Amino acid sequence: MAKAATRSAKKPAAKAAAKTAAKVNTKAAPKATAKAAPKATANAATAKAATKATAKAAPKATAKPAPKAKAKPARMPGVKLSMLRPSVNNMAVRVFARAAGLDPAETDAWGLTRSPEFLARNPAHLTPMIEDKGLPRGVLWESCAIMQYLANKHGLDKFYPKAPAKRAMIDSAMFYLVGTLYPYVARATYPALGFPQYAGEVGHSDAHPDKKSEAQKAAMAAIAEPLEVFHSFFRNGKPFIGGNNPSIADIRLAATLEFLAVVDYALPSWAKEYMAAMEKKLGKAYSEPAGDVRGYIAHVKSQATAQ
Ligand SMILES: N[C@@H](CCC(=O)N[C@@H](CS)C(=O)NCC(=O)O)C(=O)O
Repeated sequence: MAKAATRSAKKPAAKAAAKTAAKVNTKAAPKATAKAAPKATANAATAKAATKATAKAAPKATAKPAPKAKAKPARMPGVKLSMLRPSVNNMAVRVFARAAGLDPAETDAWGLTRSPEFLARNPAHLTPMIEDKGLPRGVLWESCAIMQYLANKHGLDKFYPKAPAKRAMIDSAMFYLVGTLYPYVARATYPALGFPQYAGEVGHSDAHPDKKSEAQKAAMAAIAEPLEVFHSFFRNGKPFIGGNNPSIADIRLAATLEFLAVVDYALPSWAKEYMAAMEKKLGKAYSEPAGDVRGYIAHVKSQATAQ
């Protein structure tokens, strides 16, 4: 969403869309299990490596039930997130936080991003924004940077692989999205979404409506090329950019594509299947935040029909 979008888009719509949101995913068990298991193995290995005289003890240690059976699911610390419900930039972080079991405590920043309190913390007045004491300035914005930070901090390699070459592909896909695909999506959809467009663009100017419509159509036509790049280059025959599991780049891409429904963009069949696969794989973690975006789109479309 463009800057100052919160001022021009209509709050009731966001409210209606919001009904489905704010439920959190408390699933942190897999992490606890994963952590506990290597510890047990390490203990067994230590016991095995003990002197021959204590060889008897070794099998005992190995046979000892792994603490994972007893371990309580260790909840990862929650994340404090300021967000706007109709925004796909926000949706990406909201989906990720849920999918990662980060228990997001969400604050609706609708209408507040330009308040003195918000600006004092975040002079860019942008959401999503997380708060974390470990950060040098206490806050962090930019959806991709937030997902990267949280994945690094909590060792969520499944979403953001550590291996440099694999990680580079995820980074490349995200930068390509934010720098190339998203501006086209914004120019194509913001007029219909009722979001203000970026300064310096036709949509933002007082040009004749025909010129604005022409620009919007040109942006819509330009989407096909980067979209195909995500498919043929980044996915490269795999279900997701991340391979068999969605990565943070996949979450960013699927969320972005949600906006295209507002202009009835004819997605290629692979993209429809990809989005369905994302939702199936991530379940409620995806569908809850997506419900807010979809609710907003349904609202603006119904308003347009009524006019
Ligand atoms: N590139 C940024 C875009 C963030 C952005 O444009 N945020 C909009 C909502 S979509 C916002 O918070 N606007 C409120 C404002 O500027 O006051 C990201 O991916 O996080």
